[in-house]
Amino acid sequence: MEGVDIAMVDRLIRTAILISVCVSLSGCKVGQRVIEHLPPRGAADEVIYATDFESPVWYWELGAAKAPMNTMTVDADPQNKFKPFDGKALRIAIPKGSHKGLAELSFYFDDQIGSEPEEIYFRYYLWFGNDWKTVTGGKLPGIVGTYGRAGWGGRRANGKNGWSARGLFSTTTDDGKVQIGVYSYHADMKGKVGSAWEWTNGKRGLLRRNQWYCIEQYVKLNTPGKNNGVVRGWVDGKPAFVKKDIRFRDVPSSKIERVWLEVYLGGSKTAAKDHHLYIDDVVISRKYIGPRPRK
Ligand SMILES: [Ca+2]
Repeated sequence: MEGVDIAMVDRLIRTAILISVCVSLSGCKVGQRVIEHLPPRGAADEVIYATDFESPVWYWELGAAKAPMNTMTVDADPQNKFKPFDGKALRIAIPKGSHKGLAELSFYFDDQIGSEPEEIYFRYYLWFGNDWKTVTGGKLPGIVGTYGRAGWGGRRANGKNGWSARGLFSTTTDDGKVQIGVYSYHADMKGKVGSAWEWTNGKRGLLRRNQWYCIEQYVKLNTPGKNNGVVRGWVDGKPAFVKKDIRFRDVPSSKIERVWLEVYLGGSKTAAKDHHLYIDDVVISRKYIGPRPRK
């Protein structure tokens, strides 16, 4: 019970920050500006959240009072061969000796829109830096319903307590490629660790460094107790993964709580050196989003 209470207090604090930010920005005009310049893809209210990291206080809309540790917005990083996608991107470091890149940052649906969906699309652009050469795998942003209880970090999902479908990255290959996929805690999981579902369709989930990719994830929760939950993945608008027999939950109260914007290395080993990746143009939507037209 103590854990639940702490989680509730944490959410109240985030809500208070969010409200104060909205008041100070006269109705969240930052968000409206960001959404306006997105590519055409249907009614604007399909888009629940978007950021392009051009605002110096982009994190306010996520209820954070200050920039997350190990991050900075950059429009150039020539020492790491980085080239921007569109203006500034968020550079995320996993420093030598650390597991953590981006941590403790989420889009909480209930805080932001007053309800939790049962299906959602999540898109972001991803660039693994020239110095990305991990000797173990790790986690990338993804869609979860952990509720401070279960579905991550060895806290096994039992159908009632929580679930997750986070992104994953593999150990970097000798020729500099990174396999991505989804790492899931679900009600049919065996043991204490989740299932790794690599995106192997057309080898589209095997990414190179020093290149932008449009990464899209979709989760549709199962009918409680049934094996009909769905995860889909796309790379650059092309299908890279689908799984349609997942039992995330046995109870209707377990929904899509948040998009977890986390980057985490490991496993037991910490980073042997500094690693950097970059993200831009994050969108959360009720409908399929797709890549932006190339300029
Ligand atoms: Ca940008």
